[in-house]
Amino acid sequence: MEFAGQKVLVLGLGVSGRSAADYCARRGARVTVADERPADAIEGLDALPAGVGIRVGEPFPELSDFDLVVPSPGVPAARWEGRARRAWGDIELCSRALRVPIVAVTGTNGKSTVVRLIEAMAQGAGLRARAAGNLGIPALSLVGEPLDVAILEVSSFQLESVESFRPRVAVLLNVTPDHLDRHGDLDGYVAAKARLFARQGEGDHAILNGDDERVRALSLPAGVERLEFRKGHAVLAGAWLDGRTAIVRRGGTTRRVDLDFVRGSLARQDDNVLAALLAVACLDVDLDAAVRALARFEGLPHRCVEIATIDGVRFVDDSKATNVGAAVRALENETAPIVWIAGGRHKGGALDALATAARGRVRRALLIGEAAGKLEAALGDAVASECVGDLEHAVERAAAIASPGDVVLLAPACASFDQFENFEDRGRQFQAAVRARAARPTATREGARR
Ligand code: UMA
Repeated sequence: MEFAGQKVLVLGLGVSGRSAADYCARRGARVTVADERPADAIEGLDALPAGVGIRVGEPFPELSDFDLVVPSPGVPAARWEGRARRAWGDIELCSRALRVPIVAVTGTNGKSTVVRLIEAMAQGAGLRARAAGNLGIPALSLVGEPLDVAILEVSSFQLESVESFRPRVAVLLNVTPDHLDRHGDLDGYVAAKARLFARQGEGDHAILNGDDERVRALSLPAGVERLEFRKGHAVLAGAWLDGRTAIVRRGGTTRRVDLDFVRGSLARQDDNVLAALLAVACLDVDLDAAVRALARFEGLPHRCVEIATIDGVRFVDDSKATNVGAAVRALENETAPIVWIAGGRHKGGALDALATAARGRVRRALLIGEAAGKLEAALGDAVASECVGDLEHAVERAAAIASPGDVVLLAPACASFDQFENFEDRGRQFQAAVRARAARPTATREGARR
């Protein structure tokens, strides 16, 4: 798109909106930025390029007065669809500007890990690869960088505002209920995710989770290479597990990749590893070199990370389990008896899957935050549970009731915003509480256990 002289309205002034305003203004557009929060609640207003119009602390202006509206991901489509002459989010703008293939990853859980894994493996195989998008680095920051491939983490929110976005490789990891307040119901959420593939065609690749019924049911545009990953079953085209060996089969070629060396929390994420291997295989790089990079990858913070073992009890931080699907997965991945810390702000949707996953695995659930009562009701008699208020009390109580060989697992199944700034803050506070406990003399800890 030619920006010079165009009237552009950026909706929302967070990470994404600031980068979009900067991007359009530098290309000669007449940019206005609008945010409904007051100026003193918004960061970075001073850093906007000269000449950018600022409308904050008031309702959005009339959208049809602008040639282009750039909605931030947090601004729902209902606010701009059918009212803007053209609405393109930052993913659309980025994909129009990039001249290199894009690998795009979406899904309810595991996106950031897979994006970072693909980035590491592509770099290991000698490509200039960089990751951006929903993981917190604005997609537009990639434009103009010396790159061979761009790896984008794309959320369902961002997929609402794409039009011609056509990733060379598109990965859909899984779909479990999340963001239902925004998408209405699960069908609406799945439909948003499916937009990832809508513009793909001949020469493109789609990587789908074959173990996820809803994902497997999706149809793809003609000409797209369909690859599936499955943990338990062989597939005609795609990847699966044979013991600890990943089998990657594409275009008549089969490769075996030994996964015994995979480290840290990644060792419990075989499906994510399979998806990333397939994505890298689609880039036609030296897979052996890529796999060597996989061996060095340790996983991301606050995703099933072991913090400490105190008196024989492991403490695991999965603060990123902000929805039911992620928490279920964390519970199912544990083999030891679990003292489970959950709760926070309920994001809507059913909680019954938690009771099913917890039954027989969880010794006791310690519930915190706004959703504690709701969770207690949902768990019913599936597991013993108690409401303990906040995270600090939860850690103390967990340490007091856990036996050697148990795991204390923070997997909240909820958003963090009732008691924390974000999931990272929640994870850091959990880690601090665990480390403080580990630092106490054994006798003091034992006193507390009695
Ligand atoms: N705003 C309004 N009116 C509205 C809605 C928002 O004025 O109706 C304003 C807010 O006052 C605020 C700004 O818009 O100042 C915030 O915009 P935003 O929520 O889009 O936040 P950004 O900082 O731009 O971050 C966004 C993504 N946020 C969301 O999707 C909610 C970030 O994903 C992403 O990292 C970033 O762009 C860079 O691409 C976060 C996220 O929670 C981490 N994503 C969800 C998830 O992963 O589950 C989808």
